[in-house]
Amino acid sequence: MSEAPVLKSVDSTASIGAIWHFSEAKKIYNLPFNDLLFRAHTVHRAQFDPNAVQLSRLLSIKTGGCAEDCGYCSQSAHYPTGLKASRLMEVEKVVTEARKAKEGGATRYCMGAAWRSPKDRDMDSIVAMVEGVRALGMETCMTLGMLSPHQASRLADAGLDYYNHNIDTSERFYREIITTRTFADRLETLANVREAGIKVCAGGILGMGETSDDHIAMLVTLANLPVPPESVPINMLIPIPGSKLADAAPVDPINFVRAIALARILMPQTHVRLSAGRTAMSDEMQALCFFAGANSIFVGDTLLTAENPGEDDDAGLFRRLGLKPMTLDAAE
Ligand code: SAM
Ligand code: DTB
Ligand code: SF4
Repeated sequence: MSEAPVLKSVDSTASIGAIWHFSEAKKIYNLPFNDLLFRAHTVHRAQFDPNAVQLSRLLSIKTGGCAEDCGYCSQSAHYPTGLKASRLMEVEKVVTEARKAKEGGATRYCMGAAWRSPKDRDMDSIVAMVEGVRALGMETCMTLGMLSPHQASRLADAGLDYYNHNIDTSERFYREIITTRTFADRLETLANVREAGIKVCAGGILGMGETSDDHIAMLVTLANLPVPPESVPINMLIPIPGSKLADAAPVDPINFVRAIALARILMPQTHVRLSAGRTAMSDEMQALCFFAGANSIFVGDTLLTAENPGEDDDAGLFRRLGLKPMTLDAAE
């Protein structure tokens, strides 16, 4: 038998505000799985109710025809994915959909547009959507591509709570996935959003052919931002037929859970969202992710364009695991 020391206790607050080095994060990611889960869950419990999961709902307010070449995306005009493009939705329609999401238990409404960046002519409608959804008493989130400082401050003035802008992967692997913008461009928008006073939602995708080192490097980048993101979505690639990554090798599910655990340890106070890809995960895998520190999901049977488990499946999952939706007060 191995003589490795047995992990008996964890200082659950040691990592708040820390600067992380890749080598240190790699040691954590590669801990024996039980030690990693113990450490991550201890950190999780010290910060959050471990049985409460925040529920967000997505709506694609402008679908398809996007000029960017993100290799994973159904909405890029560079790939024959068969998706029908549509124009920016009417404000009224968006607010009606948000009201339905609220009735279904969602506390945050995330509106996504297939843009490289918003056009100034669209900003009035975008601002009206934020104001309309906020008036329902929901948290608002938008993901519209790159933002200038001026656009970010208009959204902040409208009362936008969160802006989602993913770094997607490590800096090293980024150029294999997207060529029409750089990793530095992504960080610049995140800085503009933070500077405007909007909360940051930034994460990535696992299962695009990257290595474990890329998982670790991506999470270290996020944790070492001047202020870590309030929300970190971890997506598992949904392979889109026709896209560049249609046939990417799937991520090892154990490594996926390791990445969730590392996110929790590096960013103890962040909501870690188990995002796209849940239709391909068993209840058992999702249970491991919640134990490792995931505490947010997207609900509803569609994400932006792809499938998500429906309301009945998630109600069953929550019943099986004794989970409850996080209330808005606890989510803040
Ligand atoms: N156009 C905006 C942008 O790129 O920032 C916002 C929308 S974009 C669809 C939001 C995020 O969804 C992407 O950054 C990516 O991380 C994730 N995503 C897109 N397609 C995905 C897929 N097929 N599987 C998993 N995640 C995906
Ligand atoms: C994020 O990280 N995941 C969400 C949200 N941010 C905008 C989007 C997932 C998209 C999945 C593919 C689709 O629906 O087209
Ligand atoms: Fe466009 Fe966003 Fe899809 Fe990239 S991820 S192609 S920017 S919609």
